[in-house]
Amino acid sequence: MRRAVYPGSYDPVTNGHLDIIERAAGQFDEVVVAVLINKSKKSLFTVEERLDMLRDVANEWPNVRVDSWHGLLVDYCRTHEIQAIVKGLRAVSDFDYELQMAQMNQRLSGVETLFMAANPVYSFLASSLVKEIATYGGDVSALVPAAVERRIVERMAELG
Ligand code: COD
Repeated sequence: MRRAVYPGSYDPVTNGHLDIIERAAGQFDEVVVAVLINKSKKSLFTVEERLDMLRDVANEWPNVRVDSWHGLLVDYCRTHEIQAIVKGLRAVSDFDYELQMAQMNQRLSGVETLFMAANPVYSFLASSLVKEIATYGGDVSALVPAAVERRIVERMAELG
């Protein structure tokens, strides 16, 4: 079975992430979308909330599962017999950071990283920008799935 992991923070999942998930699901027998837990990074949503949103939006692909992991990505791959890491590349800035991680992960475990070029329609899109726009009351409906937009609006109202 050809299995891949698509790791990220997903705080929250955006239409750009979804585009990569859909395309990866077409390339592998199984794709695990993994929320990597980084306790030092301040997040808008808890890990459970991020997983819920991902489950909600990824359930249309039968070969996509959602999971979380605290630790090295290569250890997740080893534990779950995953042969490939999928990453989305939006710009050269992503490439600089991702290339170094891909080489380190290859060196640590032999696991390969496969890069997918972002759909140009979403190459400007990042969770951090979605959060910034929503913080100031901007409209994010074209950037995230409707269910995610609702959660963002609720969270912003809670935060005042
Ligand atoms: N279009 C296409 N791809 C996109 C888009 C978009 N609009 N937005 C984001 N992406 C891609 C990103 O490039 C990334 O590949 C993925 O989607 C997830 O994005 P984010 O922003 O949710 O997540 P990041 O970039 O914060 O995630 C970083 C990781 C958690 C994947 C990384 O830090 C990691 O692998 N950590 C594990 C710990 C570890 O093993 N460390 C050692 C590394 S050598």
